[in-house]
Amino acid sequence: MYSIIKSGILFLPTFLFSIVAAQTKTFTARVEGNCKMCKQRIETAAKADKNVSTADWSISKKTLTVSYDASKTDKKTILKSVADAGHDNEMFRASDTTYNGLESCCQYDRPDNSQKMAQSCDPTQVCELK
Ligand SMILES: [Cu+2]
Repeated sequence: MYSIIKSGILFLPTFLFSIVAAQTKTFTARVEGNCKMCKQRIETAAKADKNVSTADWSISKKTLTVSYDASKTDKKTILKSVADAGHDNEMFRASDTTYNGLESCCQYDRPDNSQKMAQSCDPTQVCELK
């Protein structure tokens, strides 16, 4: 009996710590864009999810690094919002309508896989890249 209580006492702090600390995850994903306006748009789209703590898009590397609460959201959901805002990324392709609505300086060169996707996708939808 004593040992059960003792192990419970030892286990509890570890358990609580894992709830608080182990949920924050970070990913880096390829996201297309050109300029500072793109940076703002991409980061705003990622941060629209309140479970995202930080989002930073690199103009030179075209990568978005996001820290998020993995118990409440995931990479797929976040990258979907980024595509909804007009930016192709490694998981989703923005709709042509949204892409064409971007400022002309923001209309980045679409990667080859996006062109392939264009043939099989409904252009009004955000498409998931396979
Ligand atoms: Cu831009």
